[in-house]
Amino acid sequence: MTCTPLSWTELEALTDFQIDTVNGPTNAQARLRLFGHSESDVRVTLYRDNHAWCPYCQKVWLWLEEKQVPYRVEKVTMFCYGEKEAWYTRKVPSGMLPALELDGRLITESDDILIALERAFGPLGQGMESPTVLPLRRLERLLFRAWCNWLCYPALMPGQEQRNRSQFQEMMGRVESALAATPGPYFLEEFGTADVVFTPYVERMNASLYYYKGYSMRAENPRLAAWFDAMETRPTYRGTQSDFHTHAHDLPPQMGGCWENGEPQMLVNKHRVDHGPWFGLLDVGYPEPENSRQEALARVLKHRDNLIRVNPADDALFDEALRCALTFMMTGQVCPPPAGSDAALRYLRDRINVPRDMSIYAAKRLRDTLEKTAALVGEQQGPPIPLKHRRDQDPANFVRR
Ligand SMILES: N[C@@H](CCC(=O)N[C@@H](CS)C(=O)NCC(=O)O)C(=O)O
Repeated sequence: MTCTPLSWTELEALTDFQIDTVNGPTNAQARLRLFGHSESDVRVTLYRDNHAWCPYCQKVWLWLEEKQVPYRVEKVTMFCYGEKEAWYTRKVPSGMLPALELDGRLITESDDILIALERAFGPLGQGMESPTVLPLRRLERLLFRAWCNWLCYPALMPGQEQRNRSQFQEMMGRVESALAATPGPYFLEEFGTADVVFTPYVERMNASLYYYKGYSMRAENPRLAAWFDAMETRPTYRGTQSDFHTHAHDLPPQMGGCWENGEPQMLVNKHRVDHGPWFGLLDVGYPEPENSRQEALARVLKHRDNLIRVNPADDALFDEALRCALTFMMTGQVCPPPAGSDAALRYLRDRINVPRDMSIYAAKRLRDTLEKTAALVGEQQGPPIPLKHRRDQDPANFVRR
């Protein structure tokens, strides 16, 4: 059965999704977080990236959310997405993120930021400099280096790829032992700083090794899988969590390149992350919330003018195609988009960024909808995602007009 697409007004009536960005659950859209406090209690400003992607920002973000310290957020453009704001380089000449102001004092370097926050607000479980956390912080850096060596350099010598993989797995074995040393799922008896420190890169490793190496970190390491499951019980982590697609395509410009090993499993994984199905990927372990479609719709409605304007296709063509996709997502009615709109729909499919735009399941719903709708009219892909920069995601295009 086919249908005509709903109008924007009709679509608006199909979602009542909203969150309280200030006092509600952890979210990437917030400019102010109060956790029930009043604005006069705010002592902290976090300078973070517009894309909610920077791993060092995620570390500080998660810590503040866990401790429920009231804070303001100022968003800054990362170099590879667009032009760095001049007000920020006047404050932090290197332009590096994160930075944080605590009672008016500027602090850079995520570790120093966490140490300063601990002094002001108390540690999160065992603190950064505690004798139990220090060796875990060192282990995190060792795992990080083994990951970079495997992912970010081409294997030029025979056997190099295998050696890099073995070195990473050996380090992963040490992480498994560290996790096994306490009875619960976390690195220490109680959730705390050590878990926050591991989170950003373990999430990026899980995504990138799946996509570029055919290695499923979460499937192959049971203690790590239990740790991920435990992290995902925390609304704080869920609010900061990204997906495989976002990481696989945001990492190359940041890391100076990610190298595919071309193995059969890698090719299968890459195809799945890029073309679906997105449900069932091990970027998330908890079940889909009931309102993921409503969330995806609300987020598209909020930015629809900019989404249509930046899309390479003709505005009227993409407007109709997008309404066809959203009609299908909300009603289940198959709604063929106009001929020639397949590449435009896939352009958007490839540029949904988690958690910046929406949460992980809302993004899966929307990618799935856009792909299924595009497939009704053709196989044409959108322009490829650039590898050396992500100016296709320049936040300047999404400043509300
Ligand atoms: N050692 C620093 C590293 C921070 C860092 O590398 N930040 C990157 C983003 S992940 C950055 O700001 N790069 C500049 C840019 O991309 O604009 C820390 O721990 O805070």
